[in-house]
Amino acid sequence: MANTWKQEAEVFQRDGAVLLRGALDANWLRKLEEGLQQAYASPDGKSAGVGDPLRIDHFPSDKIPALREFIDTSPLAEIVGRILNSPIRFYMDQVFYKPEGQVVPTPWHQDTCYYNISGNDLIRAWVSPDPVPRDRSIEVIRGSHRWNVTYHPWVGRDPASDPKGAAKAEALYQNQEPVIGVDAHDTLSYEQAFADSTLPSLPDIEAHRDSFDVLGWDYQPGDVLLFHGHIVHSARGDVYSHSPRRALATMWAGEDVHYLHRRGQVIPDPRALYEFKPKNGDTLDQFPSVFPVAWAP
Ligand SMILES: O=C(O)CCC(=O)C(=O)O
Repeated sequence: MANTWKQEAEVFQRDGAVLLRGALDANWLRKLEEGLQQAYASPDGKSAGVGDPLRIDHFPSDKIPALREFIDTSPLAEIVGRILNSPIRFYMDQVFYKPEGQVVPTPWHQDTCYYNISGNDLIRAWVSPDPVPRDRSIEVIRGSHRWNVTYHPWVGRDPASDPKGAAKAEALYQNQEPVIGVDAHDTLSYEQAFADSTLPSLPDIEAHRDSFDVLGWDYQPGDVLLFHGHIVHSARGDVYSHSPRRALATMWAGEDVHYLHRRGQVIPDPRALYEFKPKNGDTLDQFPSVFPVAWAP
């Protein structure tokens, strides 16, 4: 591994996040912007009512060729693979679009509690075609990727609000079936999913910011921010912006990433995975047609 990658990889492993400056050129930024604008023009409805005016769309590259091309052919896969120094596979993508106006903060959370996967080699790559100053960009709690705890997500209904529906979801979970089916790609909104009430709540980080090692960046277009799938993170806001803050967040998996049914699954499995009926512990390389190697050393 070249020296620069070694240093960046060490920072990633130690802190759980690293910012790579100027990794994407102007052509890629144009492609990214085009894709994000197309996604914004065709909402998938999943985050409706949750974070307005924050729009979160899931698997946007399934329907937006510009985003598909960006993910498949930009340097993103190689960057992630070099940080892990191992073969990597693409898992899924999301759009986080905050329109011009008052910037809505994204609350503190971990990513892994939303998906039916777990593992140490999980990297989120967050990119934007916009300058994102420190007062509205991503923040992480340094080192929290190693806290070894899964917290309650900030979305999902209280099971007590619909005992019948919650019992159905619990039965699916007990049978080791996904609690949201493939139709969730077309119909589910965050508000319909049930939260896993057995998970602990996150500490009130905003109220006690000085007690946490909060790391943040002034992000510039072309930078690639990588953070660990388990890390506790948020995006700042509550400031006025004269332009939108648009971001594509992709999730990439290294060798130890495996399937894990979650009681509080909020985000559907990748569409093509459903037909394979994966079991707990199956690694993603067991499904090469769904998760082909995107880059290898
Ligand atoms: O862009 C944002 O506001 C939040 C992004 C985020 O939480 C994520 O990528 O997991």
